[in-house]
Amino acid sequence: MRHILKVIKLFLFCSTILLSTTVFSFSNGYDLWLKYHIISNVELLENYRKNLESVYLEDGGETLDIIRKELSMGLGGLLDETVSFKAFDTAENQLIVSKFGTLPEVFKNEVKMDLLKKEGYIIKSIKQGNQSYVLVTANSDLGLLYGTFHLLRALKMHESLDGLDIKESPKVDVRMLNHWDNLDRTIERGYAGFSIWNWQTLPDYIDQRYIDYARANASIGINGTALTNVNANALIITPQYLEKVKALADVFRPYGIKVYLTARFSAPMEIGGLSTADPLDPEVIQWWKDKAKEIYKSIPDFGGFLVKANSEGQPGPQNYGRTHLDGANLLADAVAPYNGVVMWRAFVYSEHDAEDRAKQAYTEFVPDDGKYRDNVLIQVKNGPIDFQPREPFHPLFGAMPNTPLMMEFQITKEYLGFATHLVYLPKLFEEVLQSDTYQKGKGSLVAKVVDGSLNNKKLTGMTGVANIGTDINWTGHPFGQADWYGFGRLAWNPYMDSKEIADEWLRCTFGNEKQFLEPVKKMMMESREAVVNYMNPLGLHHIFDTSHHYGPGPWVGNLSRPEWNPVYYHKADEEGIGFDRTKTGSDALSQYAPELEKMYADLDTCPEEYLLWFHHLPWDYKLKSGRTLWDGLGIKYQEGVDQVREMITIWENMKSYVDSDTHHQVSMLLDIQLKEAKWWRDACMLYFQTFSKMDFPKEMETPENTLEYYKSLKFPYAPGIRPRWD
Ligand code: GCV
Repeated sequence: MRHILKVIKLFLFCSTILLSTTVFSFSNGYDLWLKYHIISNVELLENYRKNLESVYLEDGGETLDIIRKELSMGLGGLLDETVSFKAFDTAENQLIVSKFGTLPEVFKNEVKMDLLKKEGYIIKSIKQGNQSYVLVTANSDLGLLYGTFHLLRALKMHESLDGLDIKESPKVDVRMLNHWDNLDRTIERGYAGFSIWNWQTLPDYIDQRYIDYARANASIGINGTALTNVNANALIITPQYLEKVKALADVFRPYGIKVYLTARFSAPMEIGGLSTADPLDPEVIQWWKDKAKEIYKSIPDFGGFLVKANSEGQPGPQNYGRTHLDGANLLADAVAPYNGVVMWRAFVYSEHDAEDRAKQAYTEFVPDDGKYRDNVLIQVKNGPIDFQPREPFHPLFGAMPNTPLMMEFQITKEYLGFATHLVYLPKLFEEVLQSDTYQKGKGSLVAKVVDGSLNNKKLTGMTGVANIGTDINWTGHPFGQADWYGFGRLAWNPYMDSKEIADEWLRCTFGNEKQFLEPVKKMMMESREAVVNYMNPLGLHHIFDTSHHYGPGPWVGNLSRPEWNPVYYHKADEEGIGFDRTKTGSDALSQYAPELEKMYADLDTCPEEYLLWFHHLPWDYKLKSGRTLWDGLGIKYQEGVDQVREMITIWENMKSYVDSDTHHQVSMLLDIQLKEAKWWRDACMLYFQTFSKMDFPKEMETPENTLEYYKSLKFPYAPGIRPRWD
């Protein structure tokens, strides 16, 4: 009887396991990549259980309590048993989680802690006598937390415990999210609901979301967050709000996350009662010093200020005839006594400057290279215009060797279909990071500028404009989570392969089924090129409908400032299309290294993906394929549409691997993506046809509506619209 019961139990267990390999539960998505189901491979499960009989975790403060919780949840879930925390025990196969200083003596010779940064960690499997151990060690509690998350990830990904020998340190110091969240909880360019910061109920009410947010970020190595919009409201640094900020900082601290705030340059006037915000005025200087002192008194590890100045209507030092340098150094001096940093944005273009917008940041920042204080990071968007589906890297990355430059990516999809389109952004981020600036000859990658290795920088940073909101799954589109995840992984190590990141995210989110992983990975990897094709092929850019940036608006040309108009960017006329940025045009190319200038200027060597970014070409210009530019454009638009169709087919075949709700959700979103891809193709090609006067290429499907119809579409309530500043 006993034997029969045992067999039944085994049978039930195996069928549960079998079921869980085919039905992945994303559920409502709230748990992100941190859900811990029982290991589906029976043999592996037994192996893990045998090797991780108990856990020795060093005692300590809040971060160690968090590690205990994570292990109970993670290990407990994966092994489907209660985790036994014990003292170091030579009679059991143990997981040892302990800082190097407090490591049981027998392990001290097993690891070399040199070259390990404060946040780094080591994971190693060790045999001693008859026992095997898995060791997670670090120099700090935070390092242990990062190591714990890494180990749990490895288990989720079914990695073997034999021969584990991992040594990790972040390559970038400041790895942060920028929230463009307003105090009324709207989010500029936010497409996943409202801001998760509930300013009304803070500081007394701590929403569980704050803790889960910190946990998710720590699991991917993010260590900073700027809570508020760069189009800043000075109220955030008044006592009323600082009390609320302090409450958040207290929640985030044990997860290793520092809080940063956006500083409105005119704050000394708006909330300080001064008559000026001139950065050289002694009263203004003192005001910022006092403000910093006040902030650090309640938030001793406050990260520092993030500033958008003299850009799109924001006040700044130029209002007083001063420079960005004056402004950045003013704030840097105020936070320096507390080890704070200033992130001064280089996203600037002036309404009084007729120069090509792509050139203006270089003109304003390069002359002051090397003059910024040591605690200033110049925060540069990945491209010279504005988070387009494809841009060449920002020329500043190759031009300021004496100043630390911080990368700013946009995780929220302002110009990439909002939260409705599946576009895997780490592929875009990787393309930028792997671009060669040639600053010190071949191999001077943007990644090396960002991690400081090219010019031996002491302070480095990478930030991503968050795609997080109050939606139950945080990011709106379930696959938007992969962009948050991937950003964190690249901020930790800017050399990571985006395909490897997709693999990690998929395994941690959906499971390890090969038949699911391979096609879905392919879909993710191709999604970036798809969006370029159906929105902005061959180097076209910023032809979005204005203000909300939802859908195509290449015809818009009536706005007061030239660079607000899409016609400024594509310059289509009867002769041809494209922005001439060579010597015969705006000469923006001269801001790049001579090797690049030469390559992009020469039509024989300019990659076609940047053709219309750098050149204005006739409609009948011959592409490498032998087809005319006009035909090539239509073919690319069509290719984008077809790529979305392929994504739909791939996803359709994944029904048996994903829970039905999630499958349906993604299917609906892909259908919208297809509809909008066709809209882009048809609207743009019909509009450009008014100049080219040529027939559509035979490969292109006939537009579904007239140009007049597309022009008539209006979206006054599209999400994420920024408040007007003019
Ligand atoms: C926060 C673009 C966006 C704005 C954004 C700005 C910036 O212009 O459309 O919403 O403002 O970039 O990065 O400062």
